[in-house]
Amino acid sequence: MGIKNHYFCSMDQLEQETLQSTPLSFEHFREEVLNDYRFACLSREASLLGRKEVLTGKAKFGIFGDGKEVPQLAMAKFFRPGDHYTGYYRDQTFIFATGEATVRQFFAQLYADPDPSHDPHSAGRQMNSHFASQMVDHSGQALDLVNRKNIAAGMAPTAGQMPRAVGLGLASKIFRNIPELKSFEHLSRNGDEVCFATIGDASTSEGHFWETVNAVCVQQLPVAFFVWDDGYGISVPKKYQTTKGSISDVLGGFQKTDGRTGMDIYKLKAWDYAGMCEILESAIEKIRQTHIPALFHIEEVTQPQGHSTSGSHERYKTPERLQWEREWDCLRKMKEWIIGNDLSNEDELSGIESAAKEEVRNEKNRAWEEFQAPIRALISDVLGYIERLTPMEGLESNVQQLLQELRGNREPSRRDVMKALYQSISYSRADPMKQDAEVFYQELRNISAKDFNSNLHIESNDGSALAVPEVQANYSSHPQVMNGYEILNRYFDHLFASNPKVVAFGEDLGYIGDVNQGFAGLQAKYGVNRIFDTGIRELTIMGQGIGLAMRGLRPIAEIQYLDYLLYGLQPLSDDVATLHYRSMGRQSAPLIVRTRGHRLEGIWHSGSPLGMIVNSLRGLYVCVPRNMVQAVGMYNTLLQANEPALVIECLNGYRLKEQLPENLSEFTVALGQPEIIREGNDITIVSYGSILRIIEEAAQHLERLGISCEVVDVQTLLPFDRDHRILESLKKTNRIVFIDEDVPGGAAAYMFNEVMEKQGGYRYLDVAPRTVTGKAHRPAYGSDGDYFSKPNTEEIVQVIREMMAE
Ligand SMILES: Cc1ncc(C[n+]2csc(CCOP(=O)(O)OP(=O)(O)O)c2C)c(N)n1
Ligand SMILES: [Mg+2]
Repeated sequence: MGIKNHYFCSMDQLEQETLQSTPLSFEHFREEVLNDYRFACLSREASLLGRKEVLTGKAKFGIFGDGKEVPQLAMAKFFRPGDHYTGYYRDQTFIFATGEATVRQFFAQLYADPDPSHDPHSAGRQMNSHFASQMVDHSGQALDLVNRKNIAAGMAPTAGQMPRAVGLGLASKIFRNIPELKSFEHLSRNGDEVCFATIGDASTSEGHFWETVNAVCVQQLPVAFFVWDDGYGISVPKKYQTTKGSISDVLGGFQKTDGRTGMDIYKLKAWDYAGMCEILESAIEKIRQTHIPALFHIEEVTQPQGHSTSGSHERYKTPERLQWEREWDCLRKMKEWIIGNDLSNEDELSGIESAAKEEVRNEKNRAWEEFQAPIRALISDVLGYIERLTPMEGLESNVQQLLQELRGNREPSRRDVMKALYQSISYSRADPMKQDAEVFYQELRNISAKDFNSNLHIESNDGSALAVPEVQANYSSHPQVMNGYEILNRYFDHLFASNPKVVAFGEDLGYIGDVNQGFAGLQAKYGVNRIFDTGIRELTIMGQGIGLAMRGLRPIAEIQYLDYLLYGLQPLSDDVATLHYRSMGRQSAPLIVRTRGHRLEGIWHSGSPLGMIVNSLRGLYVCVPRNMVQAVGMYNTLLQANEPALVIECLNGYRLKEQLPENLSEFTVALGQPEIIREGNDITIVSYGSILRIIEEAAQHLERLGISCEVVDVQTLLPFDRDHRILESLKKTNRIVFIDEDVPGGAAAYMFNEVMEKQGGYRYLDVAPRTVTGKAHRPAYGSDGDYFSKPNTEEIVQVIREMMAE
């Protein structure tokens, strides 16, 4: 009997079969069980020691997987190379068992060790148990994901890991269904990959969970949901979290029935090692083959040390509950099961337990040593510099004190060292020693910038959107003139013909080809697997895009109107924007979010909340093309790179006439390069998007009054004017106004700051710089509502006349 089949059997069957089977297979089985027990003990010990490290001050915060070891070992058995995992901070045991993290790495992350060879998952950037496997190379190109166990970078917002499960699962379906993708053998094996998604019982209260379950079930995606039900979300018990107090009961309507969409629902007990292994083997295989999702409600989970190091569970659990948790601890039950089934004895298991203790202690100590060694080396260098400084009169004792503190610091951090060095330098007389120390201090800051501030974006030239060469749009002598939407439509047609990895989806995007017809006719041509409709669910449309992008595809995920981006902003901000940074470049999601906005009419159809967007999406590029040709150039640029971006088309631009470039699929718009769309000498107007047309009207009016405006279209807000072209304009005009349709203090203030502070624009001003923005309230409906809510031509003319008169 093969080992795999053991999980199908009850213990009675197992005993009977093992009697008849070869001793070798029994021995194999025994070894596997004992190896699992060893992992369970290692993981438990890591939790116990981890908590101590925090309580004794060596680490800041700890959150651990004690009580959840056994179900995670069962789950890990069926997680194959090629599969994807998206889970949360409780899953250290699973990650250890899959071989994707070591105990030493676990402690390195707990200490926030910034060395990626110590904490490869996040280089100390993430709290403990936020794991990430290497999924891309330095250029953001997906690696051979089918031969890897893929761990999507962990995140702390509860249920934040859910939306991307939709895309991680959907990719399997897409790879299975699209013949042109069969050749990408490093990304998928016929769509056989399962996405394992874990979540705590209380976090299922989040809308993210419900929307994800629905999206996965509607599309029938190979996702295995695991709910670790320990009855609490920090201190708040299940009865306040979940209707009926049971997530599987309340999800009963999702149960798959013949001929209808749905998922399989299983209830399992966290302490029942054999039962879980038995069910999971066939259940995961079924998901793999059929793409029917499943929910595994793991009940009777305990939490021996409480929620985290921030509190103690004695404050909110009754003595009875605490007693129950001790009795039903999954490790204890697993041990009883092993002994009860004569797979081992007390002695052997105690041996495993003490060996695990010893191993974890040693690994923890090694991790601490590796973390501290460079800091200690740094201190010895820094002490040398400080000792050579000559303090200014009256400040000798201050420097002495800094020296003493640094020498006596038993658990020093880089921060302590930098503070002591900087303060000592500033207290010292100007001499060559001080200069040396200043140079050294600067070097340390540069190193720290690599350690703590790098990798927000892809940093190598290949893969970076900023390195894509600019190719001008070419026009024939008699260019064809078309509506903006027709230009986009023709572009998407070329794109889908030439790049099989691109898929596009959103509300009304498939059958009718989006509300503005950018995709009109293309679903019929390229198929429902590549261009398709989604439910109204912006959050998981984003998650769908994230997961697909992480699996090596090039999704264009549409948000129907910019005003509804808010529904999808959380995963963009928390997940996409931080992904490359928080995994120290191990992962990226080159998702293109397409939307349309700025100016139509009404509170929810003319939004332009670019201040909110640029401030929440650092880590993405934010493109604000003034017309559809510019939008196409930006799509071309982005698709040559491996980075995420948001492209906001002008909602009122689809029916405006534009000239069709000859090289529609080749020309690019360089990101961060403003374009001067009107030359002038008296004032620089900096803006973007739809309002440029109103500005043009104002500029024509002003020209009649003898005022010459230079109009700059910034084209992208992130990045912003990389070569300081606006400054060059300002040097000429000495007057500047920033105009947009956002609220006061929004993106106009952002642009103001960029030009005044970063570019040093204040040096070239003859009059006070100004901003002209929308009102603080949402724009009222109708033409008059628009006129009195958004900047209008007359207001712009008035402000500029005032500036000219100053
Ligand atoms: C969006 C969000 N809200 C609140 C928190 C704070 N928080 C962290 S864990 C947690 C409880 C989660 O409980 P559960 O999902 O049952 O997981 P468990 O920790 O019990 O395994 C809360 C409220 C958070 N991280 N994110
Ligand atoms: Mg819980």
